[in-house]
Amino acid sequence: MQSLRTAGFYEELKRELLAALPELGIDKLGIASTEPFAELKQRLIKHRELGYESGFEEPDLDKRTDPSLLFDTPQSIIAIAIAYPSKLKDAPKSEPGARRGILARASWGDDYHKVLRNRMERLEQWLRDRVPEVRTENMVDTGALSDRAVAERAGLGWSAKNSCIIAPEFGSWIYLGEMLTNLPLSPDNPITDQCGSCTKCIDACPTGALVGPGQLNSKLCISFITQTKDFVKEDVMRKIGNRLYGCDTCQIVCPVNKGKNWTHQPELQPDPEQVKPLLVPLLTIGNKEFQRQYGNTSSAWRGRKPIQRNAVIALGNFKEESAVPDLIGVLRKDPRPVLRGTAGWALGQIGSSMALDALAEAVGHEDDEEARIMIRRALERHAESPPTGEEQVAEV
Ligand code: B12
Ligand code: SF4
Ligand code: SF4
Repeated sequence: MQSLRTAGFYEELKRELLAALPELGIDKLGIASTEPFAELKQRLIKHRELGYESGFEEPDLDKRTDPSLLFDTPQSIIAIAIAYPSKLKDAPKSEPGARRGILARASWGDDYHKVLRNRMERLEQWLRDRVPEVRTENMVDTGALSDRAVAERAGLGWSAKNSCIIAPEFGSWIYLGEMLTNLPLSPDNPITDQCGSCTKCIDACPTGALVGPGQLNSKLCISFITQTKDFVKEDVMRKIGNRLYGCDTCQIVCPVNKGKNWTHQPELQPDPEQVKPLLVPLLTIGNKEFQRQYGNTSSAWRGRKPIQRNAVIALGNFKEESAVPDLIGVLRKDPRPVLRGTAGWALGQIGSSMALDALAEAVGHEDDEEARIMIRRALERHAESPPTGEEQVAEV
């Protein structure tokens, strides 16, 4: 193919492509070369040795770092970014008797995987109209490559201390995706790190998950923990606050993100009731109803269980007395031990006499060992230090 087209053709193609971004619905685009990501590979090996992986990453580190293992003779990687909103207009109030949880911004609006795939399809068509012999392979999030490493190499943004890619014009409120191609487009230059001496994200992380600049221990990260399905440790449950899915703290505090809120991508705009829902109805939501309410968002990929568990945790953190009958319902009737045990913890946090009576009764009936331990701990903890009602949940 190259023999048929000159370097000048590809330079012109790239210029035209950059000019076509608004019509393609893409906010930023850059080109990365296809050499192996040697430095990243060393980081990933270290990351694994330290036990910092989340388990959601592609396990094959060669595939993660060598584009030629994923595509026959790749010539360039087109990296794209789509900017998303950070502010909730007309946010419903979370108040006593009507407490609400929050989904992280990365799950506002339609699932970003779907939105980015749509933009990639438009891009692919645009390229095919001009170069019929083009070959491409698209990746968003679930692909083998590190979307951030590609974006960094393509000059979309710098790899920041909160471990996100920050584009100077959009902040870190961007989703990333890439397209491997057989087109020899000229690579762009990475941009300079602009974090400077700032450490706001590291200082603000509730769990100390940012163990160093740009380095994350996923196992400690609330974003990861809200996506797990098992019991959560007591001290971490307190730090989850009212987060139902994901965590935005290390981005919210970032000065580069200040005032940045992207409202131009129609599919990514939030429905306030969906992203800041009432907690109590979530306790008993069925599978079908969950899919109806959340199936379009990126928060649904792990099913309803983590979000329901997090709703129970949030009610415990709020010490929401009006939710005691509903939490007792979960404690007694939910078929999932994680939900029953966590409801036990939440009732212990609230500590009203109705909550404590239910716990005392449940401890004798609970047949799952882990759930029973959690319920017993809730009673013991209450006896050791009854809640004062003065602690406030860090509502986000
Ligand atoms: C696994 C995963 C997670 C895990 C682990 C995250 C992590 N930091 O490793 C969990 C569940 C915790 C997570 C959380 C989030 N995620 Co996530 N996640 C991924 C996924 C699937 C793989 C990331 C990965 O491989 N991590 C391992 C690390 C080692 O690799 P990496 O982050 O790609 O590496 C870069 C940097 O971290 C840095 N780095 C890594 N190690 C080191 C070490 C040192 C010393 C230094 C200096 C730098 C450095 O260099 C690399 C190149 O830039 C990617 C999609 C993909 N396929 O790449 C999305 C992705 C990274 N996630 C994304 C998002 C939006 C989020 C959340 C904001 C969602 C939320 N609101 O809750 C949070 C952010 C948390 C955070 N501070 O990172 C976006 C990031 C967009 C951006 N602007 O950066 C991605 C790219 C998805 C996408 N396609 O848009 N995620
Ligand atoms: S997403 Fe939350 S828990 Fe994870 S590193 Fe950022 S602030 Fe810390
Ligand atoms: S808060 Fe400061 S250190 Fe952290 S990512 Fe933003 S600019 Fe960089």
